[in-house]
Amino acid sequence: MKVVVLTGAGISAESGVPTFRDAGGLWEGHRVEDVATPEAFARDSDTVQRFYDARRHAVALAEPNPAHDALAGLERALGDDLLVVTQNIDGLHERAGSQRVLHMHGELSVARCTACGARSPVPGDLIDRPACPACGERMLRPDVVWFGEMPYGLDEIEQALASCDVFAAIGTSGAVYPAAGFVVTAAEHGARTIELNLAASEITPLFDEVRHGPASIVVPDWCDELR
Ligand code: BV8
Repeated sequence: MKVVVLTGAGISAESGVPTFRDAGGLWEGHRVEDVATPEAFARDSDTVQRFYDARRHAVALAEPNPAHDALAGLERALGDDLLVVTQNIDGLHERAGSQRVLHMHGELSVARCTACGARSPVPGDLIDRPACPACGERMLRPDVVWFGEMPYGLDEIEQALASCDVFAAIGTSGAVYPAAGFVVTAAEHGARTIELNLAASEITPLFDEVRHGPASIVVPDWCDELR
């Protein structure tokens, strides 16, 4: 049985990482246009760097929760038949033990050089303009996919969606594309689809089955059933 799981900010909420759109979410105090677009970075890179440096500090204090742990356990049972595609840029899936994780919106812990394109582990706060280890230029940006930028791994994701038996979306509002459309692709290819979320989302009607509740409860239960 081949399974694709899409996760969003909701799976990390109980780890203390704020979501984007719930009350008190990340975007509060910041308009998306001011921090998560290439135009924002061109206009005011310091504000963008500080936004991501702050999130990197916050995520460092967070711990994986039972939902992340359950998906790591599911991978130990299913191996390469499970692909976790995450919209999240925190590293909590890996810290819980998941090894096959596709970060379609990039990762907070990776920097990308705007001069030479090289990727490298973030050496510290990017507001301090550290040098690129490959070319020496002091022009590193977060290796994060902003609005208007092409997400990573779409070919691999499309292939996985076209051949999976089960597609689950966990902790995502279904507000952002192309991720919000993955359930349609999976269903078109005959997969059974399930949404595990705290509340109804914009894409709830598209799923065969919906289970509402906190991820730390509904995800371990679902993983136990699946194994
Ligand atoms: C693209 C990284 C071209 C950064 C993010 C005009 C111009 C250009 C593009 C567009 C345009 N109009 C529309 C678009 C497309 C655009 C888009 O979708 N815009 C939206 C606003 C309409 N998309 C893009 O630009 C994408 N690129 O389109 O490229 C292209 C074209 C065709 C085909 C391919 C490519 C790039 C989008 C990526 C943006 N970057 N993140 C960063 O993290 O700072 S988006 C960001 O918000 C997240 O990564 C995530 O993807 C997204 C949604 O957030 P969620 O994860 O869903 O979190 P949210 O807070 O919204 O919801 C939380 C959910 O959890 C809720 O449902 C809640 O109920 C639940 N929850 C809460 N607590 C719990 C819980 N569930 C369980 N347990 C709990 N305890």
